[in-house]
Amino acid sequence: MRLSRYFLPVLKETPAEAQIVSHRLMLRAGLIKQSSAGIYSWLPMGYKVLRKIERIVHEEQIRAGHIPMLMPTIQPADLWKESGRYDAYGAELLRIRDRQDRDMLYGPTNEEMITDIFRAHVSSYKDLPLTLYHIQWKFRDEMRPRFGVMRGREFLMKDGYNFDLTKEDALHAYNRHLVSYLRTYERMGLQAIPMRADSGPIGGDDTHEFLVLADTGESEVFYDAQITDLKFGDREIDYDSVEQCRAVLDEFTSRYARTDETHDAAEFAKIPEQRQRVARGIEVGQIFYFGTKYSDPLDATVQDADGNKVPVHMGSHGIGVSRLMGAIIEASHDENGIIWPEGVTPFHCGIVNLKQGDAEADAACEALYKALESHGLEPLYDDRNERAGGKFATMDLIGLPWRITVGPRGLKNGVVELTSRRTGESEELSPEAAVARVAEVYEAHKPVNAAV
Ligand code: P5A
Repeated sequence: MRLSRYFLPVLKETPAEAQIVSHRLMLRAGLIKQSSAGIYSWLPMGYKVLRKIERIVHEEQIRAGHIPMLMPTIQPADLWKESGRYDAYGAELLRIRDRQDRDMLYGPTNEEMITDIFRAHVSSYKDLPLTLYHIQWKFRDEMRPRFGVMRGREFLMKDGYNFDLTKEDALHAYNRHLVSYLRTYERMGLQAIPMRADSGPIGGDDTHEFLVLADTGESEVFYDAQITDLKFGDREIDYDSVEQCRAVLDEFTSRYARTDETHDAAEFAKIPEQRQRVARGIEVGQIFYFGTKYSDPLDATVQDADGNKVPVHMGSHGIGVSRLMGAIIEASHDENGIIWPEGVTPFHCGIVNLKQGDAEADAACEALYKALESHGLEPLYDDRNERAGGKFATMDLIGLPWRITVGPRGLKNGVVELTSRRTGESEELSPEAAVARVAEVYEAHKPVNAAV
């Protein structure tokens, strides 16, 4: 993309309404525009990042054996009356009446709807286990929408639902989700710690939230510092293996880590004092096992091997796709702007032309652009007639992890400059070597799943 032809409405001023750094940077870098309280338009570059996040979520869900689909945003109230949540959910539920006077609602989550689909089509234990998911907009009429996309009213969620014959099978699905989430967040450059939490209006006894540590997080968290040393990395997991998934769950949940809702001061005190941590975190996901809470009232049953009709055991599992963008920025920025992790960056590499209009510099930039594209990479070329300082400031603000700077002086010696946004370190290289270096970095971030 050439910046002169793109739509990147960066702001010079710091917007006064934004209280936290990610919200400020998302507005300044032209990623989002507020439409009304807690509702945002995703401007082109913000939309690109959103799709990158979505892609990673899809890839890891499919890798874990979960099946993508899409349910509507608007749901009939009748299903929610059946489950008993129509009244129980309270003022966060946006109720709508259509022209036929039917009660509808803008879905805040989809347990009822997926259970309705299941009961219409599945009747035998032979069709289990089954996990279906979608990535769809949700609406929750939050009392205090704030911090930009972090606590929105309209927000994008990945929500998945498992159906299993027994509690043991459903707990395996729970563990499998935990493993797939660890990998998902790490691919986005995040450490998200699973913590014991409260299940709120979704219900059930077993639940973990995934928290990214950040001073601006809305949840107070208590944990054993040892937990921050754990990395999932690129280990191979057989998602069908009960033992392997269970072992990962044990590894990542055996140390104390809880949100304030489930905090137990006496248990916490047993951790050696120098390892006790009280901090704040951003909740980027939550997994639930709730057994037959929805299958009982909605009568979602299967025939087991003995021909008995039994309610299915279920859980649901959510990732805050749009919130993740805020969380990533909270975790990765400096005083000059965003620092995108390679896995989600909107463009792979910036190209800054120090002397636009200089025949040699222009030609070198064009050649770099083509060379990067030929490696399957997407460059953002700042081809505007701007001063170098302005171009650097824009690049730093929008946070592409790599920048190649091209100027007549370097070209005389056959070199361009490759700069890492994260470390600020620069290196002079031939254009070919610079492209090869960038391509090599992104090898580890290639799409992994053709099914997405
Ligand atoms: C699990 C999937 C559920 O709704 N039902 C389907 C379950 N869980 S949850 O914890 O309530 O939400 C899942 C994740 O969605 C994000 N989230 C939000 N993001 C932005 N703005 C909001 N108002 C908002 N509310 C929830 C969180 O990341 C949460 O973990």
